[in-house]
Amino acid sequence: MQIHVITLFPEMFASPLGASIPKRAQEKELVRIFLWNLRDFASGKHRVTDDAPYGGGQGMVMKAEPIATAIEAVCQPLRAPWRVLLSPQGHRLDQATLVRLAAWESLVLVCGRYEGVDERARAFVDEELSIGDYVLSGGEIPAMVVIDAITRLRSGVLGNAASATNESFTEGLLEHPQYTRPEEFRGMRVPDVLMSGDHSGIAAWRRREALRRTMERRPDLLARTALTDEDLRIVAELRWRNEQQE
Ligand code: 4F9
Repeated sequence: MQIHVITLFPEMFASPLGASIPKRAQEKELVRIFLWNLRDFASGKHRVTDDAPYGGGQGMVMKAEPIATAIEAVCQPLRAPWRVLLSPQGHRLDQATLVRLAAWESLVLVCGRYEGVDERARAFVDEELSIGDYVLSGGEIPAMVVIDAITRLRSGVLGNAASATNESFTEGLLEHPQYTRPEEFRGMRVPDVLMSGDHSGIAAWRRREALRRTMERRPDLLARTALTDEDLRIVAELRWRNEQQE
């Protein structure tokens, strides 16, 4: 897969892409990342990429022309690229969207800056995505979020396709609690069941704890997740226990 990034700050990408899974995926040529400096596509001696907003107001707006020129130039040699603008106005990114993006052979990520992008630049992308409801200084970190998540999906670190769909967000539940050595840390013990060697007991405990955690912390996720009859029984029991405590 090829991922092209159009940004005013290509240097921001060096260290996140030079470590861990993104590094390995690039070495194995599972993912190739191309960084394009938006300024190189701006016209005129000064290569201006932003200007004051029509109608007045604070700050600067990214000009449509350099963005359109960059997208067209980058896409020209690509077969059926999918073009994404990262901005706070986009639909909210989730794991299902990442799985969909990871299926493209070429992805083009356009990083906006916080003050805004000329509305007419939007005609040159296929989709606009936000990573959440907070204001950042630009779309660069959101683009890195997309790259990191897609790289994991494509890099085989998950071992097989099944483990990818087994992960918490695609399955719709938070992860169960995890422990590693030692058995006791500052008076806190590892639950006995995890040391019992009883594999079905361990699986049942993990499912119950995942359901408990999701109920407590992310009821919105629980409401959207397909639960088995046994899950529903456990959820009902956990709710009943909570009511007894109140
Ligand atoms: C982009 C925030 C995507 C969240 C871009 C300022 C942004 C953002 N998700 N904030 N520029």
